[in-house]
Amino acid sequence: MKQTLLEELHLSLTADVPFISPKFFYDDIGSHLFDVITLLEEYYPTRTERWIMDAYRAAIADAVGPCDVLLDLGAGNCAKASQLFNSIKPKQYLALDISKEYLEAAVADLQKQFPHIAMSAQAIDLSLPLAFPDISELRKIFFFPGSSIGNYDPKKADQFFTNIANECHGNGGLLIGVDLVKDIETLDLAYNDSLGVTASFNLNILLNVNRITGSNFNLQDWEHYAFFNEPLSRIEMHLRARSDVEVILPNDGNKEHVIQFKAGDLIHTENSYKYTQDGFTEKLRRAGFDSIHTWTDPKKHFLVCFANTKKQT
Ligand code: AVJ
Repeated sequence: MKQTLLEELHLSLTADVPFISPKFFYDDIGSHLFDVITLLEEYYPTRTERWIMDAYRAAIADAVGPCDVLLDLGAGNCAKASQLFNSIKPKQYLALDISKEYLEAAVADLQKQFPHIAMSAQAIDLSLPLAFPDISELRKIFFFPGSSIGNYDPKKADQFFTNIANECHGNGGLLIGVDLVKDIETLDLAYNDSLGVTASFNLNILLNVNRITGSNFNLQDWEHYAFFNEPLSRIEMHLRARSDVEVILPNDGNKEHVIQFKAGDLIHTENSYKYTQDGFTEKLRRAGFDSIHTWTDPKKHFLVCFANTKKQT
């Protein structure tokens, strides 16, 4: 049975430990706020990944090899993939993301700059099993930058890698960026920036939930709360109730749901896992990739990997 977004939110908000999936961050405002986060001094992942991709452009293109189709998972504004077009030279570009309008506009723009690459956009929910068009005979390069993999629980990440390795049919690979474990202060600041953009990004999820479910979350009642959970090696983001709060969650039928929160209660909105280089490449190997190339920055804050599957001959 396919769950609607509405049903999904009903279940997660009324669960024993209430949560909202981070995919609900990325409405129009949230997508733009995330773009601003990537410009912040405290938020090192985006600019560090870009540095690695620039510094090792030729080596990365060399490791990746020929590319019939570049599949951009969680494309957003497509900026990262477009930086690779001149070195990796894909024949086709398939942009996939949860936010359809945002994506279509970005792909339309990009197509003008790169008229010789066949481009298409497709809305997908990466939290569900992947279903791609059948292009099995082509060499596919999956692109998953920005440490989006950090949102997945480690077990789900393993399944995701296994799926991708299978989708490559022994001919293709995965180019992926992941955030590395580092000192706690650097990690904490990246999710507690001084301008409060991450706080706005976190709070905005409630506006999106209001729009989807008709609920009446009031932003004044909630505050941003983010910290590094060291034993689990993840940043956790939550929204914390500033006082006792009652939220009405209308139902499709006639009965509406009232959710009670006590001051200090949390709604969990995101996990952002941080890996060690060895731990991460070991996961890729276990998923069935044969050779793994890695590139990192001098401070070892971020890691780019190309995990290759080779055709059995
Ligand atoms: C898009 C999941 C990689 O975890 O760093 C940024 C999202 N959340 N600031 C991350 C995010 C708060 C980001 N990812």
